[in-house]
Amino acid sequence: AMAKGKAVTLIGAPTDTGAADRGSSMGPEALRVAGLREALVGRGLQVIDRGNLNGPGNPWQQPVDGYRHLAEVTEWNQLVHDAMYGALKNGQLPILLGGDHCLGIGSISGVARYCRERGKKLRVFWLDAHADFNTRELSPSGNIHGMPVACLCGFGPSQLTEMSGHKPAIHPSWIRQIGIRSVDPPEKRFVHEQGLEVFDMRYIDEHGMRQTMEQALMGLDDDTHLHVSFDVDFLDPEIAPGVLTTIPGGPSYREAQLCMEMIADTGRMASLDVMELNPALDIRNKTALLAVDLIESLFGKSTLMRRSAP
Ligand code: EXY
Ligand code: MN
Ligand code: MN
Ligand code: MN
Repeated sequence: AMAKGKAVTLIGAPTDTGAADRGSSMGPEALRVAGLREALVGRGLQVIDRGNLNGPGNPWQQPVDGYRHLAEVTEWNQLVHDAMYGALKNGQLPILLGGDHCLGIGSISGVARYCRERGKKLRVFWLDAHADFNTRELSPSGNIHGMPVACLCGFGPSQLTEMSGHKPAIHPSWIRQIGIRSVDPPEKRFVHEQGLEVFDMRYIDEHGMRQTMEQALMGLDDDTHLHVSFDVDFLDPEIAPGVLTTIPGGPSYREAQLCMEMIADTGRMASLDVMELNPALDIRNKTALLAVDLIESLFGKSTLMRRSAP
């Protein structure tokens, strides 16, 4: 089960500089308004909300040399890297409140730096409708929130690929992508070429969420740091409309709950990103409330007491 002694630290990163449109910069506050802190305290956890990081505003420019807002995205990611790394070094379990998913670069770079120093294995769960594996050559948009996985694997501008102090920050074999259903054609070839392990929606349809998660969680051991990068657009837009890049055909409420519960059962989750929530597109904050509900499950909330992981 979850290490009860570890304090959970909330780190807000209110930026949408990596995205095609505005609004995810309001994500951290919407999660607070939805009761994230109270929900975690209700799980018996000690929670430190260290407020929001303070980075540059959104200059709202067209892409330059294939990247939109590279300077601002770099600054935000450096702040996030430092905050995630710092929290882990202090023995805390950091939750990054995004913000758009470009911040996965800084977050996981900080986690990777920590794991490298401690000699820990790292496994990254990427819950998303998208593979986020574009490069400037492949990207249809120049939006860096479509590129974080590629950057972490060493493909991208040096400011972003070298942030962890080691390039690449992570190896493709450390990643498990779940819920994927929108990948650009050239991005698809690159995902295949790099050998990412992708449990796309067809896989989930055919095998069910339980077997999907059993496969994805295979090989975790006592020495593994499990990082979960939860892009809220992972969820079916019928239940989670408050995101910019809705893609139909995502996991249902029950499938998403099972996914989170099976992660909790491992007791290995040691850091978390909650990304791409866009309150400007939400309905009465319901997507934020759903995210909080699912985060409770990630921290071990279940209907009944369970004797052990089934
Ligand atoms: N693949 C598209 C692009 O690169 O522009 C869309 C990316 C959306 C990324 C969202 C956050 O996960
Ligand atoms: Mn994403
Ligand atoms: Mn996405
Ligand atoms: Mn090496």
